[in-house]
Amino acid sequence: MTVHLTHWGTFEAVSDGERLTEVRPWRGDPEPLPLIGNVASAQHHPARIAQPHVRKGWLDHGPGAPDRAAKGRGGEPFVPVTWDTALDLLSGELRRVYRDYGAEAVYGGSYGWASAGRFHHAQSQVHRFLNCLGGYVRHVNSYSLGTSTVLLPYVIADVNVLLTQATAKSVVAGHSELVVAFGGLSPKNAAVSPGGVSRHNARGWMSAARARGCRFVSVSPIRDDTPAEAQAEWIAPRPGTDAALMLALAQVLDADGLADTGFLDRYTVGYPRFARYLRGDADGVVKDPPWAEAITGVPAARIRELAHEMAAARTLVTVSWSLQRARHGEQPLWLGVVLAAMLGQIGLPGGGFGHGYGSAALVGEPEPQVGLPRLPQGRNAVSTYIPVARIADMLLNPGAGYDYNGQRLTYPDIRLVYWCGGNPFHHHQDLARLREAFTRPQTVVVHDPFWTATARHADIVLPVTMTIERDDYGAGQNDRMFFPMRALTRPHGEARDDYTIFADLAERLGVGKDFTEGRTAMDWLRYLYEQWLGELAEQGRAVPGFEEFWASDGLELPVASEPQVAFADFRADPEGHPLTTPTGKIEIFSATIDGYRYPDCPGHPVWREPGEWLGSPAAERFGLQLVANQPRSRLHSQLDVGAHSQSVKIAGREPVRMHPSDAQARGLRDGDLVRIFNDRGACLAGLSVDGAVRPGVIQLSTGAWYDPDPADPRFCRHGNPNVLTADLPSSSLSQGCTGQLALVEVEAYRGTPPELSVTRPPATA
Ligand code: PGD
Repeated sequence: MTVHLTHWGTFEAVSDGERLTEVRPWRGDPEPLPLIGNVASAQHHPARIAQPHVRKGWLDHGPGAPDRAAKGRGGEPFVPVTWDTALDLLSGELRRVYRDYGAEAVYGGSYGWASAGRFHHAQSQVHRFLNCLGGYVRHVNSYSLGTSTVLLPYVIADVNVLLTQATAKSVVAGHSELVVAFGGLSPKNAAVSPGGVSRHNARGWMSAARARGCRFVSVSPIRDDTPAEAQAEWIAPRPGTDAALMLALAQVLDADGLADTGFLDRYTVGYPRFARYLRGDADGVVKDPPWAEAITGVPAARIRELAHEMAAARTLVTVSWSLQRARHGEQPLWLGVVLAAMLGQIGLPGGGFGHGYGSAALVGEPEPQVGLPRLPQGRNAVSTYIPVARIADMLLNPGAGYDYNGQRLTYPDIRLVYWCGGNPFHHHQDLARLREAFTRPQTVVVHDPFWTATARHADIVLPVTMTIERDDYGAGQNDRMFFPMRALTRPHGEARDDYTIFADLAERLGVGKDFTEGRTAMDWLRYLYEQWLGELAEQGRAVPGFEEFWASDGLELPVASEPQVAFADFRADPEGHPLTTPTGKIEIFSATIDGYRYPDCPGHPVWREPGEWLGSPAAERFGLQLVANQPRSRLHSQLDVGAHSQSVKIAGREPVRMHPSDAQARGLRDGDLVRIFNDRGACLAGLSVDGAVRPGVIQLSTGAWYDPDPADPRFCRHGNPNVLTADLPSSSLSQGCTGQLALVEVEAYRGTPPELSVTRPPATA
């Protein structure tokens, strides 16, 4: 049995050199996931790419003018070619674009989670390669945390502090009396972490807390966003209205004299100004529970009681990452901090504020005391960047100006897009618009193991290995196990590692030595490990030599002896350990944000109606709120063809959950094939009637591979919710992704169900 790491867990496997013949969870994992079953079943699936391909129109006519690309990209057949042909064509094209347009014309942002593994980390590889050529336009922030990353440094701390130094789950289990979880504490999300997870602990800490008498309140439109172990009270506001609920909780604390004024005076700035807004001094509207009931649908009496319960107990306020992935996503996040500050428990064990206990495994884990080996990416000579979710805007509007985080930026004119380790036709919103945007560049290059929708929209497609087909090592963020990941099988077909591909291209482009420094992949693994070992030795820490590590089943990294309590230092000594915010304190009012004068994100948290919610005029035509959340049966779109992911499909389509009353009103039954639609697009899905979703809400997870109807790319035959979501930013401040919510309507699908094509390879010429 050989140990192997994925973003969603660790497994042990036996292989016959070609495929995995046995897979079982790593013996150290107390809560293993069935997702590990996707790996072996996907490896040799027909949707795997076996050799390099070039789009026929690109091969025949060269880099495309927009009109030719519009017809061809995503529609034309591919021509299988040899590696030599593909690499010759691609190196020639890179040479041409860098020569004629410069590095500012290359988008190498390449967002995506790719796979576990430190060395073969796809984004590190592509960035290092493009830096050798002179650089590339990059992205900043992530689809996961685009809004938090920008907002939180103004309000309390860098987002990474909130993630990696969050109060330990063991401390919450041992001290909290009440956990109020806005966005829930989803065990499916808390089971994954960038880079990997060893010992899952998405449920155990809640059982322990509950056994001690801690109460959980889960605020979410979906009941099972918090697991049964928490025995949580379920409060289900209208999606997108959490900020109104939180304001009313704050108003009760303020009006009933429950706010901790001592804490507010010593550790925060701006409360008086915010309080005036709560009291209605600014706009004549008191943000009290009856006001919030009208917006959220949550009874005013329960809001009032909950505020009193929060003030009377050791309370942790936690906000999920999903809440900020929406229009005005800054507001509930900021209000989570404000509520915790008003309760005065920030810095106390089991109290205060948390961000993402139900969003990723890393939150609340003890922070390892050492870093990890890392491939240097070199220096990017291009300073231009975009906030990651502005990709379609950038491609569609070269030269246009836009606001971001206090700056006025300009979109570059991109001629070549290089994607390695991500799936924008999974992760971006309004896919028909993205498809239009993808007609603009002259050339699109994609490396992926699979024929994802992104690969199908490329001109040059290069097949890469899965982690089980190459040597690497890896550890998850904030995870204490560091695993060797020895290759378990030989590569599928002619797939090559990203590193090998870039090394060949670099050689052809005259920068081979810069890229490889004369090392093979195995040389790099050894070299980076030994460098790391040397750094640790200087800190007086000993780890085994490379050979011993490589032959082992993993290395336990040192963590602090005491589990952490977030912001305990700041609480103990706010002058000696100030925050990194502009004032060194928690900013309930931010003079800096206020100074930007963004109408969609003023200087303190507020309620702003999103364009699409159950209270907006659009709901008259599209009466259901779609929650497009993270899937349970796979990570994002990864290995959607795998056995576990396929096992949950209904009639071969992604399952959509709907409340029984909504199904009845539409004459729909469990198992029906349905069409979900709005003005942006439509998709098919298989109906699951389920009382775990709030009336008025449907839940369709992301990640079903986009399978556009050839006659209408706005229609996905498989169930990708991003044909329905809007390509709008959270605000001008953070320009974060807002894929979480959209208004839609649902009807029975009539007629013969169209066949899926995305699980087969595309047509070849
Ligand atoms: P993945 O499916 O993980 O999605 O978006 P992301 O693009 O990260 O894509 C990774 C791709 O990398 C896969 O195609 C995989 O096959 C490929 N890959 C794996 N290993 C390798 C490798 O070694 N080399 C190469 N070249 N490729 C590899 C995720 C994004 O989606 C995220 S993080 C979030 S949080 C967003 N969430 C939502 C949401 O909540 N709602 C909506 N509507 N949309 C979202 N999109 C975002």
